[in-house]
Amino acid sequence: MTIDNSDYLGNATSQTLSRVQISPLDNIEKGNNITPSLVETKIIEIKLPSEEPPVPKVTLKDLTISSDPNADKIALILEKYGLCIVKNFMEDEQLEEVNKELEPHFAKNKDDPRLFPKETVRVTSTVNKSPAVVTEILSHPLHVDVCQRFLDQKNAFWIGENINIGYSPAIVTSSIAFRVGPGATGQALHRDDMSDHNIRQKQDTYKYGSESQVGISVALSKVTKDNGGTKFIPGSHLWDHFRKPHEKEQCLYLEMDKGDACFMLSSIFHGGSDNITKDEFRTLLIIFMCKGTQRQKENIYLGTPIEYFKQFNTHQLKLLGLSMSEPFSNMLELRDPLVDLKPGYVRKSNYSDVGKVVSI
Ligand SMILES: O=C(O)CCC(=O)C(=O)O
Ligand SMILES: [Fe+2]
Repeated sequence: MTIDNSDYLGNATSQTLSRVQISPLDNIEKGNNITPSLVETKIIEIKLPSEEPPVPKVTLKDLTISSDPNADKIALILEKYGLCIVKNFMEDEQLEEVNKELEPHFAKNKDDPRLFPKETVRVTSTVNKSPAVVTEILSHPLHVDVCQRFLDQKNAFWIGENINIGYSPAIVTSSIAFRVGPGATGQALHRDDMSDHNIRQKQDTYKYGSESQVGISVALSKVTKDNGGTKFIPGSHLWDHFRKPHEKEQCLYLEMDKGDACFMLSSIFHGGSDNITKDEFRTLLIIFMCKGTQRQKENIYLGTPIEYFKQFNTHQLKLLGLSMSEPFSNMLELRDPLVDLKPGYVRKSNYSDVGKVVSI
């Protein structure tokens, strides 16, 4: 099969593909650095960015908030380094509740033949399997506050004589729990915002609005470098799209006690690392939130009975994406879906504020 560049040149992708030359593999000498399993592998030439400022010399301590966490402190660290650890994010009792609800799913998924690597068991879409994930983590005030800052959107637009304001809050995009077993090999460094085709421009200081997802990774067990703690490159959220990550020279390894959490911008280079222990399992839950105008990674609606969702309050349902993104997105029969989920819920319009324009 031949693929020529024109197959890819949609509006959104042309920004990166103008810097990429794709040629069929057959024309080029075979052998070096090609993943053999990919039938469609092509030789790709990329114009790499020339200027590459050094990775900041920081330690995990510089990225950690040990007491009195608040969204201001977390956002400051995220802006600079792309990742921030919050000690004691969860109380023991909440953590046990989450672990108790996820345990049967881990047990059930143990023999899934699709597991890669085979030592890592995943429980996908935990928000519709464990109510405690929703009540204790997804809607944790600190989580909501941080995600709002990076992902919420408010826009003003003309409709006839009026300027209208529409508000689109952040919603969950994925919520996967991982149990990484002894001997599991690590992941390649990657940016999770690839699923949104988010094209990064080099930034000297962080630009709000450029993020497509924000993650929180909660330690459901102790996390150490040896048991596979996530490797990441501090500051790489500020890099040009095609700056190449180098694992050995640039990575730090996440270490957390049970109950700690780590906020992570989706534009940071990261990946699970090797679990070199003989008998330690690293269990963590990673929730990603996205903009309310984006497409969610996991479909949490199909197959989930509507009764499951009715147990949550309006605020939690909004975080689950079961409300509207103003204007006019995610309607059910021209209504906000919350009307069907919460009897008595009234939404007056599809956009929140209307302003009369008196001068420009
Ligand atoms: O296992 C980890 O620490 C990270 C997992 C991850 O980055 C991913 O699956 O995208
Ligand atoms: Fe990832």
